[in-house]
Amino acid sequence: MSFNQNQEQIKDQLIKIITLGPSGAGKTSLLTRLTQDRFSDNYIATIGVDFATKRMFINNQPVKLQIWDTAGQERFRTAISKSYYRNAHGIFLVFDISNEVSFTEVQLWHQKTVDEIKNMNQEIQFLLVGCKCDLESKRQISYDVAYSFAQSLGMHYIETSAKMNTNCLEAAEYLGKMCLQQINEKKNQEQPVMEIKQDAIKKTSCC
Ligand SMILES: Nc1nc2c(ncn2[C@@H]2O[C@H](COP(=O)(O)OP(=O)(O)O)[C@@H](O)[C@H]2O)c(=O)[nH]1
Ligand SMILES: [Mg+2]
Repeated sequence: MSFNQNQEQIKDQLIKIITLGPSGAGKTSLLTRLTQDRFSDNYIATIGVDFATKRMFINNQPVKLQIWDTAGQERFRTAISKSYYRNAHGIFLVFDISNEVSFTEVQLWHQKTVDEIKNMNQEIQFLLVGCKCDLESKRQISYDVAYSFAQSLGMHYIETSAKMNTNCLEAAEYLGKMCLQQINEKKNQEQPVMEIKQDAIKKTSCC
């Protein structure tokens, strides 16, 4: 809960975000930086919980990002269950800029995800995240190549370093903003239908 200037309670808008992408790309590290502000050089098999939360304000609206992490099952792309995608508003589609294979794989992840959500009747916002941008000397994928790929599929692209704490918050804010916009648009579309129904009820019950 948050309070506005009139001390009125406003419920935080819940935004479900999932991380997807090849093993070792930096998903857990991004999440750990975002929600605990720390980084480990060691491989973290799992964050130990299904999700972690990050509260922030987007366009003055209080939101709670609920960011889900895989528990390592992404080693087998088919092992991600449908329930992981369910009710998700946004996806951090993550690869490692210092690993060409990781970039090839993230393209397959995108395809798999589009196929997976096609029949789920839900709109999900993607953000392509190029992780480990501190490893500039080991870079294998240029910014332009990743940016063009993202653009060709209607995604935004951002490069982050969980190690140096570069752009992690910006990535969360950007994706959060896109999700919030989508949620608010959906709410606005549903509003008129409700009003018409209310109107119809009044009319039928008065005579
Ligand atoms: N240099 C550098 N290493 C990173 C960064 N993010 C993650 N790593 C390392 O990459 C490895 C895999 O990271 P992890 O977050 O476990 O990847 P995941 O399998 O996608 O969850 C770990 O050894 C991390 O320490 C980063 O921003 N910079
Ligand atoms: Mg992980």
